[in-house]
Amino acid sequence: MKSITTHTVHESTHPAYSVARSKVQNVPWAHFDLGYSPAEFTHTAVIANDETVQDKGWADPNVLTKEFVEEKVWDRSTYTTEDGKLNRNKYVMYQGFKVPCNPVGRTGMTGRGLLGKYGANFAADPLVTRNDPESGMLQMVAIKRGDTGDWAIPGGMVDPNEEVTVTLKREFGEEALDTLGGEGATPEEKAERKAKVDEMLNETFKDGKVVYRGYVDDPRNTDIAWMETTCVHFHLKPEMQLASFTLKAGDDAAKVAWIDISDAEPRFVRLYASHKQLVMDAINLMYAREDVA
Ligand code: RP5
Repeated sequence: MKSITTHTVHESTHPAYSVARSKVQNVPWAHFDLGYSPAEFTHTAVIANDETVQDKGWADPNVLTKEFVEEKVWDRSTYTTEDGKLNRNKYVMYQGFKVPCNPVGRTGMTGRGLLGKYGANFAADPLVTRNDPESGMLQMVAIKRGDTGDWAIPGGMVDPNEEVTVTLKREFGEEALDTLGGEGATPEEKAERKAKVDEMLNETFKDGKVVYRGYVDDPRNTDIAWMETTCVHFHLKPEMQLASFTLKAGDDAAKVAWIDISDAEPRFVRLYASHKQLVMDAINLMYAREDVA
């Protein structure tokens, strides 16, 4: 799939963002936007998780130092350049330092919003599809996000030092199969269910196709912190256990369902962030592969 080179985040709102975005006249940094003055917002959850203050903190320091910016921030990777390195000529000033800027352009907001890292914040999106056993319609597993209420691919953030393949299984398990739940069950019953689900996920998630790696038009993005994802597509054959396994929403997901991949399905039409585009590209790639075969 082609990289995402435009966004709509500057026009978006997020329920947890108590500050409105400033007006953006021109998204690309290469075009002038006279008087552009992004609103500043870093969520209290990010501030409270400053890793230099909090033992298990998952966020970068709130107060930047020259060392942190030079040794950590600029050393980070991105999927948006060919060599995976941040381009030092693309920066904005923040707290008096040059920091990497959003690869697509202005968002109307600086600070990190709800994102922990300056620069790219990495996610993984497992796109699971099947043909509905009854109607034959192409369907995908989607969750209703607890934060925004949007339907989405059941993706999640890649934990530090975690392989993307592990994130894909973990997030799908937690959000669509409730591997963390099991209310009322004994620890043995929970462990038994988890082992069964893990085995099924290992089997199902063996042979995925990477459909996209790059920037996501996520409503949390700011000028200095943004989401990038790896989306992997798994199309289930009818005989695969997961194709008929009962889905159960867990963790950050309020609901989970098989939804039709169709413009007649409003949950599909309004998928979160860039997810509709990811699904369309995955399906086109799948059909192209089948044509070749
Ligand atoms: C999106 O945010 C990604 O595509 C992924 O689906 C998701 C990860 O964030 P959380 O679901 O963990 O909030 O940009």
